[in-house]
Amino acid sequence: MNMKDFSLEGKVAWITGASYGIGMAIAKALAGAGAKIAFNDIKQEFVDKGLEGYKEAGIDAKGYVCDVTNEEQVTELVGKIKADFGGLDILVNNAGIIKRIPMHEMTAEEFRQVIDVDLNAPFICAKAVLPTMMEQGHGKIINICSMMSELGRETVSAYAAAKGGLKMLTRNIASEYGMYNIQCKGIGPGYIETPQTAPLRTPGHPFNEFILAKTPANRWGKPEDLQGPAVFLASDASNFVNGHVLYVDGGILAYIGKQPK
Ligand code: NAP
Ligand code: GCO
Repeated sequence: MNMKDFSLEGKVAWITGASYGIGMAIAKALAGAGAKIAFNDIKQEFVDKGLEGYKEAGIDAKGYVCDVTNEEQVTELVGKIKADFGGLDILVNNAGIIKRIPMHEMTAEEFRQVIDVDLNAPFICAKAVLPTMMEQGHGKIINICSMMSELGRETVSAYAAAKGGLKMLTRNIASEYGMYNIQCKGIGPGYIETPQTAPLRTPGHPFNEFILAKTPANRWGKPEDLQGPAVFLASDASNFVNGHVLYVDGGILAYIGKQPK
C-alpha cells in the first residue's frame, strides 16, 4: 500500500452544513489531506462565520447559501461548485437537525421537518452529484449517520427514523453505483461536543452522566475525533470500502454500560 492513497490532493470536496460543528471539523481534515473545500449553510450569516473559521485555519474554502432540502437550490449549487472548482469528487452529507419531543406530542409536521433535512436532503444531494461522479468514473459519498442509526431512545423518534433510513440509503447507493467506481459509506459518530448536543451537556444534566457511563472512553467525543476516519473514507485508501457505516463512538455500541456504584 502507498501512503499517498490517503492523500486528497487534486480532489474537490463539498461538505453540507459545514459552518461549524462536525461538518467544519471534517472539512478541515479533508483540506489538511489536500482537498479543495466547498461548503454550504442555510443562512449567509453562517456562511460568513464559516468562511472566517476556514480563513483562520489557513483554508481557502468557498461558501454558498443553500437549503439542502430544496432540490432546485442543490442542483444550482452543484453547478456552481463544478464551475468554481472544475469538478466534484467527494460529497459529505453532514447537514442535519434534531427535535427532541416525545413521539405522542410530536406533530406530523415536526416529524416531516426532521426527515426532510436528515434523510430527504442526503438523497437530494447525492442524486445531484451522481451524474458528475458517473461521468468522471469515480466519487465518494459519505453520509453522517448516528448512534440512532442503530439504537432508539426517548424523544428522538423522527431523528432515529431518519438516521436509520440514512444507513440504508448509504447501502443502496453503494449497491447501485459501485459499478461506476463510486463508493458510498457512512460515519456514525457517538455523542460529540457540538451545538447540537449542547442542551444535553449542561452541568448536572442527567444525560451527561448517562453518556459518560455508556462510553468506555468515559468522555464525550470531539469533532476532531472524526477527522481521521473522514480522511480515510474520502480517500483512495478506502476504494474497496462500500456501504459500510464506520462508527466513531468511543465504544458505545460495544458496551453494556458502567455498573452504577
Ligand atoms: P449542528 O451543530 O446542529 O450543525 C448542523 C449544521 O447543519 C449547521 O451548520 C446547520 O446550519 C446545518 N443545516 C441544518 N439544516 C440545514 C439545511 N436545511 N440546509 C443547509 N444546512 C443545514 O450539528 P452537528 O452536531 O455538527 O451534527 C452534524 C451532523 O452530525 C448532523 O447530521 C448530525 O445529525 C450528525 N451527528 C451529530 C452527533 C453529535 O453528537 N453532535 C452525533 C452523531 C451524528 P444552521 O446553523 O444554519 O442551522
Ligand atoms: C440525542 C443526541 C444524539 C446525537 C447523535 C448520537 O439527543 O440522542 O442528539 O442523537 O446527536 O446522533 O450519535
